[in-house]
Amino acid sequence: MKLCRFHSAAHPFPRIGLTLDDVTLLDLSGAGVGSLTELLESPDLVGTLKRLASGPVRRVPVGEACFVAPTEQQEVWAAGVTYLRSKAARMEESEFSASAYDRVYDAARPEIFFKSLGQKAVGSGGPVGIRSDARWNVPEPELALVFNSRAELVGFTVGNDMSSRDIEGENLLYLPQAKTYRASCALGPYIRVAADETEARTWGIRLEILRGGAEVFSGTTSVSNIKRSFGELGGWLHRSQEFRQGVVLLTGTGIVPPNEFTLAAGDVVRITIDGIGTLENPVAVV
Ligand code: DO4
Ligand code: MG
Repeated sequence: MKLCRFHSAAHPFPRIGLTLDDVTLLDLSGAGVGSLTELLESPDLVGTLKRLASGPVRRVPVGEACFVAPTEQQEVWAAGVTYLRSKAARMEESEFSASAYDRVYDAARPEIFFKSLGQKAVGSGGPVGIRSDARWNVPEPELALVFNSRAELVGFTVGNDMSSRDIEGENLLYLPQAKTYRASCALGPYIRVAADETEARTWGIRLEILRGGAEVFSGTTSVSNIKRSFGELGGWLHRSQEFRQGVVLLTGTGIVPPNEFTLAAGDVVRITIDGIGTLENPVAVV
């Protein structure tokens, strides 16, 4: 079962959709569902969705939907250096900060940083940004954990933690500028519900970057390579914190293009996670 937010020619304002087959969206907004956030608070989410799906709902072909990010007022946070590949790439990018990455990979406390407001996240199909003052930009394909306000893990989505490697590499104190700027976070198209960590750890992650329609980079990893459990990451995120609207947590990247690669305007970034779907975004300078 997968949830999304979408609009269509007939309905220009975002609707809440449910798909059981990736072919048809059931328009839950027409069945009285006011917000995705509220739906994720349901004490029996799967039961609620089954009941809604068996009622009289409008059906929309997935091909007619224009997706927006599956977040409303939630904050989006991100964990970092959770894969060996991310630690190694970052240690290469900066002699100055190398020991910080090395230490955080092994430390009890993970790296967790604020990434975006949910309402600023870009959905599948919308342009993701590269900073106009950065020279070395990459996408970071990441599994994202979706929590409700009770800190319950209620779903998974696909995330892109766009990053400016030259800015991060110059000085780790510039991390917020390397990570958080216009259109730096993409999410979607779906939130997969009714799956747990054991299942998610069987999923593969694939990144493809296209330029002029041709592939210029592709790479794969597996969710099972994430060093820390989801309970550990979620536990640290919620320490001395409160997320009244719930929260989304990106879990780090395990795919890093070679050091000579940088994104260009017009590229297309395609991220697929088994069990969820494909998040695809063109790249624009912002
Ligand atoms: O330490 C900087 C950010 C790490 C990150 O975003 C990642 O590993 O995915
Ligand atoms: Mg990242």
